[in-house]
Amino acid sequence: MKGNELLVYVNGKYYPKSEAKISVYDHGFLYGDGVFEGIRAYNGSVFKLKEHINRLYKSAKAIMLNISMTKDEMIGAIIETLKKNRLRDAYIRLVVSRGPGDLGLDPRKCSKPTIIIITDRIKLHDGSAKKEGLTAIISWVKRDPVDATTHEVKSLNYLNSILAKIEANNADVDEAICLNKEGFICEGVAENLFAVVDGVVITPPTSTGALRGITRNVVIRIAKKLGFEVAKKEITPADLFLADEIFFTGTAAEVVPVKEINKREIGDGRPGPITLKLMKEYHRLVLDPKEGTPIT
Ligand code: PXG
Repeated sequence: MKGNELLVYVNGKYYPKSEAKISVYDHGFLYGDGVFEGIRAYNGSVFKLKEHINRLYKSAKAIMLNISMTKDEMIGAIIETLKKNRLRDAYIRLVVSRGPGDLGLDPRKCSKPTIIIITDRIKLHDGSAKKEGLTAIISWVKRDPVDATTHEVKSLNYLNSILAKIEANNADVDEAICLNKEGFICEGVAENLFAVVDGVVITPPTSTGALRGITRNVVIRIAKKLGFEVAKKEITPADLFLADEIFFTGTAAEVVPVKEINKREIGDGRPGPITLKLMKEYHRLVLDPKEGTPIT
């Protein structure tokens, strides 16, 4: 055991990061058969923990994976993991896979799900992107349609997002935007997308195949509270290029402006006033203990 290593929860036990392992027969590894959540803690409070747990259990239900722990036990295990690692600001990765089975697809061969809780320090990306806005491209990788591997379910199938991310890397931009099969804007690789057009805050409906983002919901709530009209409606690539403002939302990304898409300047190429208001309010809200679960 390495003294200063972070501890990882694996099936009820804690292991130093370098010793936290699962079986190579785990169907999460062999087939991407599992679900996950990315959660954040701010200043001793886990932001929207109950919402993340509810989504995890819904994702599991969607793939008929029975999590062998109650939601309260899961919350308890997350808090305990954070406490053991003395983390008050953290990124939490919760993974539940079908568990070890044999070399066939049949999930009935997997007797027990694997439950993993990783809590780590957050690596904040370079502040200038957030201040000045990200660059993005619209990817050739179409979002998986709303069938088995839809991103409406937060499953371990992320190759779709990863291929889009590779394309963004190769194009030397920060992010990729995925269209759905019909050609409407869906979301980023791990973020929901919003456009501001004539003062209206617009985001694609989840029927495009986008995840029901928890940050997306929070931002919709904030926008309404600030008096903005909010619409969930389809956005075309042309709408995107002509929008006054564009921003992404996500647990890891938070609220982040987009200044350029496919080398086209969005608005005046600077974070717009509505984006800035929403960012400010979001940062206030994540620090509000009433919005989270205390690490005690
Ligand atoms: N869409 C997809 C496809 C996602 O995976 C979001 C939107 C934003 O959802 P939330 O609920 O976080 O507002 C996600 C977020 C990461 C990371 O570490 C985040 C996600 C997935 C993988 C990695 O940045 N999910």
